[in-house]
Amino acid sequence: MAALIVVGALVLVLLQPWRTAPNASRPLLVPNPKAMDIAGPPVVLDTGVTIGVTSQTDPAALRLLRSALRSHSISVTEQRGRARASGTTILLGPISSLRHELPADADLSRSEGYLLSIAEDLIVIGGVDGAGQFYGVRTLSQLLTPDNGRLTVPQLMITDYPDLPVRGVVEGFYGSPWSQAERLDQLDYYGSVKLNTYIYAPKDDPYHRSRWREPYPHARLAELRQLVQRAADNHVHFTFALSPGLSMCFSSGTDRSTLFAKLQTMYDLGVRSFAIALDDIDYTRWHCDADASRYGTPGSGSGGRAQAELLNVIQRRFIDTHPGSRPLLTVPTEYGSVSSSAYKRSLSSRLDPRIVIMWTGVGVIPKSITRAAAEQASVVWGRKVLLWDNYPVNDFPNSAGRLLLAPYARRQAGLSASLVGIVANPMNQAAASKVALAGVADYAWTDTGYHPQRTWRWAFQQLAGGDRDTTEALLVLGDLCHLAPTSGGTWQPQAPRLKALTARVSADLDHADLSALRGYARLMEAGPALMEAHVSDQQFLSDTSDWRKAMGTWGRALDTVLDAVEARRSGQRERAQHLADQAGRLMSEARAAKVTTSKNAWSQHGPVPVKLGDGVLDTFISTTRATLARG
Ligand code: LTM
Repeated sequence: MAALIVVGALVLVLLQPWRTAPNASRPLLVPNPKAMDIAGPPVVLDTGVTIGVTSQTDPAALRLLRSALRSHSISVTEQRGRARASGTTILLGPISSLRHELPADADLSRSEGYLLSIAEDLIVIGGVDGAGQFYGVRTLSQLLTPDNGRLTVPQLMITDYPDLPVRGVVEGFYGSPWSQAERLDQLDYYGSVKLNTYIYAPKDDPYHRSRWREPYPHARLAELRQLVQRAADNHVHFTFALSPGLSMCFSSGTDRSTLFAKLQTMYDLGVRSFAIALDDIDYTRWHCDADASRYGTPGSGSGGRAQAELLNVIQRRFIDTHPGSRPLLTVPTEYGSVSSSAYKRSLSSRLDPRIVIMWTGVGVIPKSITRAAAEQASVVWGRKVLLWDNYPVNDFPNSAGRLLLAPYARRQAGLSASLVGIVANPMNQAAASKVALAGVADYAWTDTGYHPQRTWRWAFQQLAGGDRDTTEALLVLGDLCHLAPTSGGTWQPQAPRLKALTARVSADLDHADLSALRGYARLMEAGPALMEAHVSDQQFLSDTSDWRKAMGTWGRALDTVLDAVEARRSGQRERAQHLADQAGRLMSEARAAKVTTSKNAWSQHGPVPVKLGDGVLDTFISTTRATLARG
C-alpha cells in the first residue's frame, strides 16, 4: 500500500511538470506576462538547436527566432513537422498544430496570445495567430540568459495575451518629425515590447497636413515603403494618417478624389491601416462656399455633420473596397473633453459605428486617466474609444527645455473596459521616448497590476545593457527629468528622489548624514561618461546629450556644496566659504546650458535653457549657500 502511495505521488509529480520549483525566481519581463509558472531550474541550450516549423509558422516569428539564437552563437537547423531532434528542439507554430506537445490543460484563444512551454530539450511556442507566435518568440528571447559561456533558459510555462487590442504610438507632435533612422529603430523597439500600432501623423510633415493634396515625392515614398515593411516585420500596423482639415472643402468631389488618391498610393505601398486626423482645425469656418450651401452656417453641429459625412464616405468607398484594410481611425476636433456638445452629438450620431474615435483624456494633457473618464468618453462617443495619450510629448510651451523621462503613470487599472487601446504621443526625441513607451507597452498589455517604477527601472536597465552603475546613473537622469507638465501645471513632480534626499539634509545641515545625497551627486558627475561607455543606443545618447552634459556640471556643483557643508562641520569656515563660492560658479555655468538641437517646436524661437532638477537642485544649492554665508 505504501509503495502504491509513493508510486501514485510520483505519477502525480510527473503529470504536473509545471509546479513552481522551490527557490526558482520569476524573471522580470516587460510586458509582464499574464501567467507564468516556473517549473524548474534553468536548462542549458545546446549550441545547435533544431527549429520545427509548419506551413503556418509565422515568417516574422521564425526570422526573429533564428536571429535571437544566432546572436548568442547558437547554430540553427530547420525541419518540417513536430518530430523531436536530438538536442534542443524548438517547435514554433499555431497552438492548434502543437496541442500534443503542450500541457493538456494549456489553451488560449485570445488574439495575439501565445503559450510558451520550456522544458529540458523541448521548447514549444504556440501562437493563437501570427502575432502570438511572434510575441512568444519575443518572450523566449528575453528569457535567454548567457551564463559562463553557455546559454540558459528557465523551465516554465507562460500563458499570455494582451488586454488592449491596440497598443502603440502616434507620431502626432509639432516640431521636427522623426528621421527615417529613428522611425526604423522605433518600429524594432515596438516589436520588442509587443506594441502593435504606429500612426504616422507628424504635424510638420507638409504632405500629411498643410499641403495634404500634394503627392509625396518618390524619395519619400521609398522611405514610407521601407517603414511599412519594417512595421510588418515587427507585427506593427503601420497606420497612415492624413490631416486635410486646414483647407479641405468637405463636400467637394475633387477634394475627396484627391484624398482617395493619396490613400490609394499608401495602399499600393502595402499600408492597410488608415486614419483621418481632424484635430487642431477650426470648425467655425468653411473653406469653400459649397460647404456653406450643403451643411449650413459653420459651427460645431454643422462641422460634425461635414466630418461625419467625409469619414463615412472614406469608410464605404475606400476601407470597405480595399481588402485587408483595418478599421478607420479618426481624431475628432473636440478630443480633450467628455462633456456632451453639439459637435460630438452631430458627429457620433452619424458616424459609422466601425470607425474608431481617438480621445486624449480630459484636458488634452491630462493629470491622470480614470476609468470613469474613459467610460464617459465611450458614452459620449457611442463606442469604446482609442486613447491618444499625450505623454511623453514635449512640443508645448510648458515643456520647453525638458526631456520627459518620468515613468508612464497614473492610468487607472482596468481601462480596457472602455478603451480599445492606447497610442502614446511621444517626444521629438524618439529614442529618449522609449523610457515612457516601455510603460505604455507594459500597461497596455496587462492593465491591472502594472507597476510604473518596475518598468521604469527595466527600461533604464535595457538602455544600460545591464550595467549596474549606468542603470543607477540613468535613474538619476530620469529623476532630474521627472517633471511632467500639463498646459497649465504639473502632473508628475520634479526629482522626487532628490527632493527627499535634500529635505533630509536641509532639515539639519550640521548633523544630517550626507552619504546618500553625496552618492546621488557622484552619479550625476560620473553619469555622462558611464552612459557613453555602456549605452549602445546612439540615438538615446544624442537625444540626451544636452541634459547629460548639464547633469555633469550640476553634479559638480552639488558635490562641491556638500564639501562646503563638511568644511563648516569641521570648523573650516574660510574653506567652507571658498567651496560655497565655487559651487555658486558651477551652478551659474550649469544654469547657462542651452538646448542645442532644434527638434522641438519651442526651440524654433531661439535657444532654450536646459531644464534639469529645477526647483529642487537649484533650490538646495542656493539655500545651502545662503546658510553657509550666514556663518
Ligand atoms: O493631442 C492632439 C489630438 N493634438 C495635439 C497634438 O498634436 C500635440 O502634440 C499635443 C501636445 O501639444 N496636443 C494637441 O492638442
